[in-house]
Amino acid sequence: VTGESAYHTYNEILAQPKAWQAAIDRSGGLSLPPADSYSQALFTGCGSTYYLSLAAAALYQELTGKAGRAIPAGELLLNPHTVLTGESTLLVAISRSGTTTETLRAVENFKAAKRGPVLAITTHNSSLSALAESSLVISEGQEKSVAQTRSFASMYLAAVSLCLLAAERGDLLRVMPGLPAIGERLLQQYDALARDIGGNLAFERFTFLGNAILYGLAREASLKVTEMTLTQSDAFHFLEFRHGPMSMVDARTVIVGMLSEKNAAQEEAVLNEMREKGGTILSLGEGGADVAFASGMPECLRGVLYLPVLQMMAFYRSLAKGLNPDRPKNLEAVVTLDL
Ligand code: F1P
Repeated sequence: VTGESAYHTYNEILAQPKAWQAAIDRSGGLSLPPADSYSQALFTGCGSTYYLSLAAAALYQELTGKAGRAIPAGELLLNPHTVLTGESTLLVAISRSGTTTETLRAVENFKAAKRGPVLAITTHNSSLSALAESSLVISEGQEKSVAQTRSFASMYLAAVSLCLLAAERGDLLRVMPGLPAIGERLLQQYDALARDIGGNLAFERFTFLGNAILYGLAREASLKVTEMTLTQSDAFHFLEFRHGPMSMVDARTVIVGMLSEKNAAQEEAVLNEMREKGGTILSLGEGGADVAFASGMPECLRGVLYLPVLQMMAFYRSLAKGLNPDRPKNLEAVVTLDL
């Protein structure tokens, strides 16, 4: 097997705390529209950046008490009436490339209809940032790999900063700079665990469980497994998993529990039940988990910490299957359509 460092994906996952640092430094300067100029915030993107939108929308609403929603850009383009009301809306468009056709078209239509202000979070100065009133361009998050890793984490931190600014939580903004060093530590501390589980081809399915903000991140972690390793993978809210999908749990299933602090008891109950059904459990959380952050960070800032070990696990599984994680089958880095 070629050494890991021969792959862009590996190097980008490992180097991502530097991109986190850049996102944190850059985002403090974002200028937001006045809070009374919109009644809801709508986050949108495609694939990975839609899952980022799901996490950001939950965080936005939790922090500001104002409505926060997420929608795939393709859906905002085709069915805007399912999320837009007569009220003014802040649209936060998220795109690594800034050139995904659905995202651009959806933003153009939103602007033409004068629905409200538009912000962009991206890694390139390109079409999307040109469309937005103001943008966060995290160029350090740029990557060569097709599956989003450091780009996702750095754009996610920019979205977290945006939510903190909207909620006027300078106290939380001030502790964010401590996150990159914790990310570095986790990548070292849990590399062997990521390699053990990622490298074990006895496992045939991966299910990721997460509540609230962590549901969007569970969807993203599941997509990494699908994109990099051509493996069936899915994601659910913890309690939802009992309502049918748990029928599939067996010895070939890995259940990844992205534990919160707030609902740990309910979440751990689900993991214990799945362990009894023969599933292999991998838990992540601040403490009392297989991957324990011991971050000392407020809970609403811990989301990014769940990503590195799970990205690396997908990377190692890709190598174990003899695949090239830099070039996932059937995928291109950007989806451009003739709409
Ligand atoms: C988003 C996207 C994802 C896909 C993959 C490549 O593009 O196409 O949908 O999962 O990660 O990127 P972008 O609009 O974020 O550039």
